[in-house]
Amino acid sequence: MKFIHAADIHLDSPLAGLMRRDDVPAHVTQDPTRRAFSSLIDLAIAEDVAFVLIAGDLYDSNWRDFNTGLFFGREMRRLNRPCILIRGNHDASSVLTRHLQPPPSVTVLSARKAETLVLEAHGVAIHGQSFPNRAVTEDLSAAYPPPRPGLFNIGLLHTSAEDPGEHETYAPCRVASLAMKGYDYWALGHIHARRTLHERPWIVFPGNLQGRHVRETGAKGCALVEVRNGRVETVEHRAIDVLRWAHVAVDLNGAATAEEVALRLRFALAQAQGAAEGRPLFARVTLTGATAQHAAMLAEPDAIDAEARNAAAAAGTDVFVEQVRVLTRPPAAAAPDAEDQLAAVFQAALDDPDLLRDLLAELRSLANQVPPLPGRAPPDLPETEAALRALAPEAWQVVAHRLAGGGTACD
Ligand SMILES: [Mn+2]
Repeated sequence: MKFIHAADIHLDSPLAGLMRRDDVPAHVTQDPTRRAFSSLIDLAIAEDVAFVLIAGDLYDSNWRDFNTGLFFGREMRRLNRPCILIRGNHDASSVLTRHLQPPPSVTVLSARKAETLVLEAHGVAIHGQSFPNRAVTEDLSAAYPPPRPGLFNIGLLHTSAEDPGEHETYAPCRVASLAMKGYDYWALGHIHARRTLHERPWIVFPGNLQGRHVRETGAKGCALVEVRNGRVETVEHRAIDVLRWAHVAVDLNGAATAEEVALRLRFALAQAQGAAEGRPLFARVTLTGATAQHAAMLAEPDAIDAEARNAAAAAGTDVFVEQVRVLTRPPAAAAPDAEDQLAAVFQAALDDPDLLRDLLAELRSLANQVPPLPGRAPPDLPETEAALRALAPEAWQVVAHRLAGGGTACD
């Protein structure tokens, strides 16, 4: 027997951060939560699951109009299998004022107290309670009934568990308490990132069905669970999202020209799209590193924003830039090269009185040892500090020439 566990579908919620934009075809951003829900139903039919569980927040908030409910009803008739759901903080009974009678295959578990639905044909007992209102602060799972002996027991629960992350704390509970309950599988909802909190018994957040903004990155979908002989055989995450979000960091360190910036953008966006498994990808682009283009990008944010979209279009037909963040820095003041550093040391030596004294003494003794060259005047070696300083620039040129691989100092 197989079943699907989904949560946080937020049907008909809008995509955040994507205003009407010329560079994004309308069909890419149209009804993503509905299309993802339809692919969930496609998967359920293809895998021939026994039933589908929805662990809260099927709806984002009160329906804008009745079309949201009509769409759900159509998909449930197409599923033509039991769907058992609880309401979460977003679609608590008190939040929804519009109603339609669901098809008979759909069971919404009570908001008054925990109840149990037994699917005799599959040997399954499903325990759960809907949120009566948005702010449920107590541990609902504490009042869930004990497991039914001889059946495969599932707990359906909307909760922030022990760690709400960026989500609000609702119906918090201890993972250890859930594990002790005696159920075989806990189908949780509310946390939008996929998490497996425990195995044997399995305690799973499948994550939301479709990322709706740039904080919901990566593959989104549902858990496909296979049960054999009353035990969980496998829990697989299946991606069923219709578009993806990603953070793309582009290192512009050393990028000297606008052309180089565009090249690196295109490369990074093409790579990111490759990881999106054929889905359209929306990228939050963050530019980092020390680059000569830093000032230009800060001066004209519109231009770098457009260049990033341009690079996305060049990288592929299905990759788009949600936003560009410029976190670059100007190039460090040019580091002095080795020769400059040696010249500085050479010059600084003339400021050392001890060294000067030794040097002049040495030159004096040297003057007496150098044999006069035939036909030339004896070498005119510096005898004072001032003479040494006067000679220094020329002397350095000779040394530098030798260091650079030139001929002998006496050329
Ligand atoms: Mn929720």
